[in-house]
Amino acid sequence: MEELEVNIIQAETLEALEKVRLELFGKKGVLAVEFAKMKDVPGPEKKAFAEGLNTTKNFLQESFDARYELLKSEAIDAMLKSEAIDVSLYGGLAQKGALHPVMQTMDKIIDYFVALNFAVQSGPMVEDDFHNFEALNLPKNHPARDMQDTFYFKDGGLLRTHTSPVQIRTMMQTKPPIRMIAPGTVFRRDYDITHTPMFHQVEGLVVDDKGKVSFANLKSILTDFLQYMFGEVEVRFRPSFFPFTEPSAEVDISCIFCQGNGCRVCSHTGWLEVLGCGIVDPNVFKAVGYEEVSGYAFGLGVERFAMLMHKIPDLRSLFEGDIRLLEQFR
Ligand code: 2NM
Repeated sequence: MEELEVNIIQAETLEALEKVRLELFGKKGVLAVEFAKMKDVPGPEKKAFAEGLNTTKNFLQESFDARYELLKSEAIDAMLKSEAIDVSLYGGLAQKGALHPVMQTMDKIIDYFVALNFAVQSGPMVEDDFHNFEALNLPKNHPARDMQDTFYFKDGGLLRTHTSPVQIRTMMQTKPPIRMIAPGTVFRRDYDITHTPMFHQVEGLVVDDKGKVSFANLKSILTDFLQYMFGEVEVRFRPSFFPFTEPSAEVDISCIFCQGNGCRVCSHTGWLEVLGCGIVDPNVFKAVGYEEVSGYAFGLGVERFAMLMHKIPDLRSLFEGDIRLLEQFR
């Protein structure tokens, strides 16, 4: 039976060897068949028969084990060779993006006000009617509360339409004086060439004892801020209306595309509107429990600032996620 070793030695692969193993050592293998003959061997010869068979079995087993180790190590060598990775191989440069221009613009705005000692505050994007509208002197049936402008949840919650609720929360949590900005994401049901349903604002608020805060203070800080952002531009304040400020103004800069001479971007007016601002309405202070104070506030849209500063013609390019836009802002 030792001649069966040939089958082991001739197995060239682990799979072939496994077949041999079953043929020799399996439940119905050659050895099992031989051992089964034990019962027919006459008593006195049984011992010698068994010993002979066991010697053969051990011989084949050792031969098998040796062959198995050899084929196994050959298989591992082959695998290591085929799966080897040349880490020195050149893989080309990874594409690099940049901080999004909207966030770069936001950072530049924040830097200005931080340098002037404004604290940076934030609050929830999911708000309630009181913080987003009621406390800001927007009465119950004001058109800005319309379903058409605001994303409402079934439970009456809403996505904030401006960052002003952060000012309300800050005032209700801290005593005056207040000197803060609220940069953040806001949401309105508006979607066309110049509006996206999600955009970013920076709003500012200064509150101090009655008489300490004036419209002149507001004009001077915003004029300086706009010249820091846009360079040597002219700045003008136009009377306007907001529910939360009185008096209110909209702020224009001289058109940076035509230096105020008139072009398509500024609708041939020579001016670009960039800010809203005003003296905080007493009703707002009443809502947060402030007495004997005065304050000014302002607000701006970051996307519009980014577009004007970088002369980006189409708002949509800010939201397409195309790395070719970001590559230009590294
Ligand atoms: C603007 C324009 C004018 C504003 C008012 C307040 C608050 F909370 F103090 F009443 N926060 N922001 C404000 C005022 C915002 O954005 C165009």
